[in-house]
Amino acid sequence: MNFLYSDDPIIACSTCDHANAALAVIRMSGFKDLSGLAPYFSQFGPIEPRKVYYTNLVLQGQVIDDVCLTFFEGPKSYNGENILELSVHGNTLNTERIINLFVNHAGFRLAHPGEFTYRAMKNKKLSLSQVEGLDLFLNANSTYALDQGLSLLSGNLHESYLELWDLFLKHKSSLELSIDFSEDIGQAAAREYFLVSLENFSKKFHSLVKRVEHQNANLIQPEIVIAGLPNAGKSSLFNFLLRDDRAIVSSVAGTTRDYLSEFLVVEGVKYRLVDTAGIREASDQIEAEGVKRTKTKLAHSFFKVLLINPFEMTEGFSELLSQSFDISFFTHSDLPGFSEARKLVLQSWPELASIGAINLANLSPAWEREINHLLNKKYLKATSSQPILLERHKHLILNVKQKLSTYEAIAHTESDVAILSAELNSIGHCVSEVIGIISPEQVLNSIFSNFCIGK
Ligand SMILES: Nc1nc2c(ncn2[C@@H]2O[C@H](COP(=O)(O)OP(=O)(O)OP(=O)(O)O)[C@@H](O)[C@H]2O)c(=O)[nH]1
Ligand SMILES: [Mg+2]
Repeated sequence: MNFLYSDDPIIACSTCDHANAALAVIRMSGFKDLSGLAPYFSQFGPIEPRKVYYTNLVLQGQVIDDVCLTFFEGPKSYNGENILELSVHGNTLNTERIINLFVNHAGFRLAHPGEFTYRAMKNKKLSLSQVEGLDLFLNANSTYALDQGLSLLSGNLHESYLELWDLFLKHKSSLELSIDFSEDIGQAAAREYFLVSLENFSKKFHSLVKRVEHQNANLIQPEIVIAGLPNAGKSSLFNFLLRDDRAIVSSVAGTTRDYLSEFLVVEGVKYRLVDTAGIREASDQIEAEGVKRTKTKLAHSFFKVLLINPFEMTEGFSELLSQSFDISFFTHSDLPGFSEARKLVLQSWPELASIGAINLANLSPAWEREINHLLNKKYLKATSSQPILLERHKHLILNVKQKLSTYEAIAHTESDVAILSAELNSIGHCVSEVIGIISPEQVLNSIFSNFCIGK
């Protein structure tokens, strides 16, 4: 996607998702004034901004829909441009016909995904982190992500970043001060000012670090991964939790070759539930790839479930156990000989003595409540520290953390301003990227490509 767009008037349906609905909202932006649009509406007297008007949409004398229109006059609009919003009947053929009318007759072109918002950023109506908040809000899978998206959108995090930037600039100027004015104010005073300003910046910065550290799992799209050796009962559990025969279940070890995933909503959070290929020494290349994917999924999952069939233990189990699981169960507890088989397993892995046993052929709701309770507890704990969810921010903040610790070490011993300056500039570059003072095109590309058309 190229962000050096022209400023053409753009149009898109902001609500339709290729499905018929009662209403749809068509949005037009970037037109010079309303006069060019008058021929397409039956009653088009003076239009006041932010008022709703009921009118007919007309093409070549024929009424094609009755609509409500609202005009937002730039710069007092979402993106700073003139915007017209039409609430129309939400049949997709109807919305297509209306859009075509304005494209073919009134000089509009179809908007790119996120282009209305891109213009809002270009016109300084939204900062980059507000745009990211909007993206998070629109694609949220949990109420926490919704709340954080909204908070970003309202500019809370951006304010915090601006405070950080202010402290950074103060510290930078303290370094310049120590070059330019140390003779006037005295070497010791300049040095003290330099160190105090560094401490202030570092303190503020570390309050942000706390919000990104220890987040190995993706909290925006949290995954529950079911793992185990072949024939442990993973696919049986996957199907049970989904109430759907989604995965193939069979007594042939190695039935699931690649991971499968489906959404599962628990206590208002939309998780991705993942069934994986059983971990074992693979007999062919495809199976090896499946096992590799299981390991990757496990490494990034939010909640890990381990199933153990005590009748079918293999060598690979020790490696699997080296992961930390949130919940583990022995399966096949209904089969004769289960107690003996379990005892044998405990001889090799005594740490499994306290885990429960289930019968996947007849699972009880109490067991499901237990897993849901643990899952929800973990999610609430993970979100209580107000983590910053955006990967781009996490990455940049951890990057600055590393640079800052090097800089702090030399700031206390080094007095060569050129060396300090070079380190500080590199920190400044990263911080300004977090804030969005500079935003490389590929960053914009990846953010806006997530947006839907019409936003
Ligand atoms: N009796 C009994 N049978 C079970 C239980 N759990 C799973 N099974 C059966 O064990 C076999 C393997 O179950 P799956 O759910 O396919 O196991 P899996 O872990 O997905 O196996 P792979 O995909 O091969 O790694 C099937 O025949 C299931 O019906 C259980 O608790 N009790
Ligand atoms: Mg399976």
